[in-house]
Amino acid sequence: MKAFAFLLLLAVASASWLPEFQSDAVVSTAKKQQDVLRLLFKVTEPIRKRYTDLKDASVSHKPTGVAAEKLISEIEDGRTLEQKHYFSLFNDRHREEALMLFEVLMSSGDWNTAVSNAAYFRERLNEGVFVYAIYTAVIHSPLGKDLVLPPLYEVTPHLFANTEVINQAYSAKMTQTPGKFQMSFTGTKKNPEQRVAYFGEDIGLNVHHVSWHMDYPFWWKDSYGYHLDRKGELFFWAHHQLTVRFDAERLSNNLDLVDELYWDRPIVEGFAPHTTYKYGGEFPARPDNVNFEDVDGVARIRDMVIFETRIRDAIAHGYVTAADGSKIDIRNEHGIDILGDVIESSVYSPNPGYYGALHNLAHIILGRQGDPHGKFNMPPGVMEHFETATRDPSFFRLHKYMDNIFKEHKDSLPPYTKEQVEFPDVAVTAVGVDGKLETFFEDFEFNLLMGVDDTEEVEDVPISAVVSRLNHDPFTMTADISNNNAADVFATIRVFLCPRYDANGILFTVNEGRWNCVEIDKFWRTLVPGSNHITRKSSDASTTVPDVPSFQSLVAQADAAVASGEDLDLSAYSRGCGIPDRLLLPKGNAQGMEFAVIVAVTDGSQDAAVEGLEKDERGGSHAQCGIHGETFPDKQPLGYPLDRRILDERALLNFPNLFKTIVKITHRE
Ligand SMILES: [Cu+2]
Repeated sequence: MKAFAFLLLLAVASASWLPEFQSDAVVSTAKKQQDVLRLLFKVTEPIRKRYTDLKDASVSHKPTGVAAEKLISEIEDGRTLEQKHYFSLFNDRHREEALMLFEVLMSSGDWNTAVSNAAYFRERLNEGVFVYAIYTAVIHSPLGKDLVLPPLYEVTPHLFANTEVINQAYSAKMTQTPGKFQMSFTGTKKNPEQRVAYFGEDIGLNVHHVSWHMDYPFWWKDSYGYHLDRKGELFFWAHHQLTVRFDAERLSNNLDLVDELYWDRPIVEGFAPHTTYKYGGEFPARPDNVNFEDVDGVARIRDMVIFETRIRDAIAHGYVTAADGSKIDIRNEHGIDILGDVIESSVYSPNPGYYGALHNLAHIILGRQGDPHGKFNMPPGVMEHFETATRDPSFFRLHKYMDNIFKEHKDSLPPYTKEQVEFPDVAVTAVGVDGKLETFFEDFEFNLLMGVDDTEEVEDVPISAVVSRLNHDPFTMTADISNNNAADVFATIRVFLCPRYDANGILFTVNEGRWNCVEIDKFWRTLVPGSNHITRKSSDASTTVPDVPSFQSLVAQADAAVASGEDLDLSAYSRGCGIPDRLLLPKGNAQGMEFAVIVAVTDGSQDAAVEGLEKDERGGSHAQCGIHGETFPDKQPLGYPLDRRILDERALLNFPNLFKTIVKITHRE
């Protein structure tokens, strides 16, 4: 899964503050998994006495090294964020601290040192700082290979469960009464947006979103060990997919496609989060139709308009201007990657001084519209955490706004030529589905134990939340593909699901519709001469990941493996980034909602950037999340061949290697 270890070792040589890695052979994966879980167990409480080695390390071990000494002096000088206070990644100082700890962990030469360092700082730093640093270090350090990070909704339940349920959990704990509490989506049916709240508030989707931003952090510097391939383009793509996926849910619920945000018009939808920080009070609410206000100390709205204008000028000119004044051509297939870096903006942006940080600043501005001048001492809004952002309908307006800027760039590129799309002598003759495309809501239970306070003397009682979530029946896609070449060919198979009608029942044109397509799968196959019957299970889709086992179950498995000395292989769950398996299909409706399935079979010998993809998809969610530390597996632009204008509506489907069929997605009550 995290096969970048080798790359990282190579790159380490050039990064002077990273140590030589010592052999970890003595520490088993099971023991490492156990250590990570213990470090993350009840982070708002002191390390439990029964975890003797961690407890001892936090007292007697003194971390060494440049990164650790810097952080210790910050603590000793009283500059670090207090404990029992909220943490926000968008707060520069909060992030700086989390990155100091991240650097300590990344520069810990072996597992036991890393764990002792983590234990030491856990007792001295803010809990949010600690959790963020642990998660990102496990993801990016070679020491974290094959480890599973527990579901964040159980580690920091306040960012996933609503206030009502959290309050019930506290009462249950106080009165020592076990409880299972049904969690509802925010708002009422009087609010049309409520119809799609199940999507923005889906805890699995929230985990995907926050994990994506941990895999591809905007603060990432290549001196941490490796380059994040096509990070800017993936920023565009992962959010484009979230946006069109949301639109597919809207259409399933008789709502128009989401409109974009305008700096000079009111923010149409308000939002009452019904969510509370563990420390820091309630998340601020925002009424409907609020006009944008400058946010003191963050940005003025007119600056945002200027940044937008500069970015759109760059698109119109076909180049961005780097900080040194040089021109970087973007009117080509790599332009989207640079634009993604510019718009987010990330450390990779060639000129953040000039183009600003449209996305990151917009998140803060939207998060603060309830208290833009800090008059009421409100904590950050839901938009200021990747865990909670998609709850707010303004998240999707903001992303539609940026998506339209990306589209402006894509529309500036020439349509694909025949040579760029065709696959000589390969034809798709049929596409079908085994099983029904049927969705339903199911109840899902997750543990709230870590949401409440406790003492070592009082026993824990079982407390959990039950939330309704979208799922679908398993199904298998099939494709019949003829290969009229004399030899085997290697094929990339791309599968898109595209809404056919807008909310008024008007059929999208091909050129309108292609931009709304949801990429549901991409995989590779060898095609023998003659006919090939390809099958692909919904659970194999490379856009999705399975549910991570609960914290409790991970603990049980790790403890059992450590006790017995047996191997522990949880690598199937080592990717937190990826749409949950059960969200592969949009909800559809009771009558059966029509979607077009477009299958594009293209030349894998040209497209594939990584070998061995037919047998091993390397983590299973590469379509939006890549393969950790490696080159993105597909050389084609994300969204190819539907990402560029299609002038002649017939053109696309005149290719024998492309096939369109109509399916219906039915929702059962
Ligand atoms: Cu995001």
